[in-house]
Amino acid sequence: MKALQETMRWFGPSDVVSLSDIRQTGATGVVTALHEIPNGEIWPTKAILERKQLIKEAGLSWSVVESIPVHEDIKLRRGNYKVYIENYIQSIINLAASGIEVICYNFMPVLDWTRTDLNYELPDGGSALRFELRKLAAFDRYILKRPAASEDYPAEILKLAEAYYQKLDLSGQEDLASTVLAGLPGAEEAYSLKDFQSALDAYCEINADQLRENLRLFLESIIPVAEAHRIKMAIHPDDPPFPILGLPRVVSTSNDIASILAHPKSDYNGITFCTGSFGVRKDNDLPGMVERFKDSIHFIHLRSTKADGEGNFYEANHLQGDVPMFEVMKRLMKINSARSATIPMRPDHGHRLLDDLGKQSNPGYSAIGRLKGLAELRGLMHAIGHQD
Ligand code: CS2
Ligand code: MN
Repeated sequence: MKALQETMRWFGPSDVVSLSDIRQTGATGVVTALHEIPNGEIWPTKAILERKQLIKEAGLSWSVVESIPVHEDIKLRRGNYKVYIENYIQSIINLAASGIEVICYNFMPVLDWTRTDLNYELPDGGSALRFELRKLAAFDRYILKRPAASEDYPAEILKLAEAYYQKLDLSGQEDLASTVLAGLPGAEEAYSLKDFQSALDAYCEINADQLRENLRLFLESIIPVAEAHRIKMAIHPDDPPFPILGLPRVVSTSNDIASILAHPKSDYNGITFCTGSFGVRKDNDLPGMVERFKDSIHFIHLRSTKADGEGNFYEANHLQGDVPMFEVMKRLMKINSARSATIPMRPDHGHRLLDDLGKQSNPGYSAIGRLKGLAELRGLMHAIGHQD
């Protein structure tokens, strides 16, 4: 069976992990975005082509755009959303004209992925990203002071949150707030506490049905253009895949994905299959989801999480944790083999290991930790590829 294309995320020229570092991992593709362009503005063709050339000169190719962020006004369908959709469409056209074929994006309200600990120490001395419900509840109730916070967590978690918060000194409180508010990754939008509260308030009248409808209307506008220009749109699931901070979530489950892919139905309306995001929910049967959405998977993120059944999880080694990586990989390689184009994948996050521990890379995007993840996934692909 045919191997997936190996890619690595790169945050642009200011990333401490350079293109030549990426080249040494053995990846052939780069996944990146023009992070310097403010959210909502058009990506100019010239800037796209310059970035593409830089990647080419490093001996790599620009495989996927991750991401063009979707402006909050589009998610809320208010304010300047019409202009932002027009701009989004123009960026799609400019990327297509520059030879890009896949765009990853998400539709998570306010924040991209959320963690409560960016340096969770593992027994082996490396560090991982972690999500703990009691810490989110402590932030929500005592730092953000969201009025409905006490209704949104089980009583047991609220008790743990209170005990945790009581032990936090001022700098501990600041750390927790900046971890949750970092607006990762790419930090296109990092919030102050006050701005964050107003960003949340904007959703007070938007429930999941409304958000789903806003996503559908956005897709009705952009997918025909993507189709005409042969750009595959690949929506990334929510991370974590359940509602947080009172915000609605509509890209978390198998049925969420089915409903997104149904309107509009198009080969260009597809998904980023992120095992780390989907895998946090027990009711997401990952091998089954690969089968169910096999024609719509345009990009793949591979990582595994380990949950404790109480709403907490950390990012495990790529071949360990709760994701049945062997089963998932076998099915992904099967669908990949049936296609003429090769599907790009990347290790999504890695631990901080060895020299990573002394470097300020983007959280989750260390060089050595991801290199290890990629190497393990490559080994798995190699073994599966040689089975028959
Ligand atoms: C990424 C996502 O770092 C990550 O977890 O997989 O943040 C992803 O880049 C975005 O959600 C895609 O828009
Ligand atoms: Mn992902």
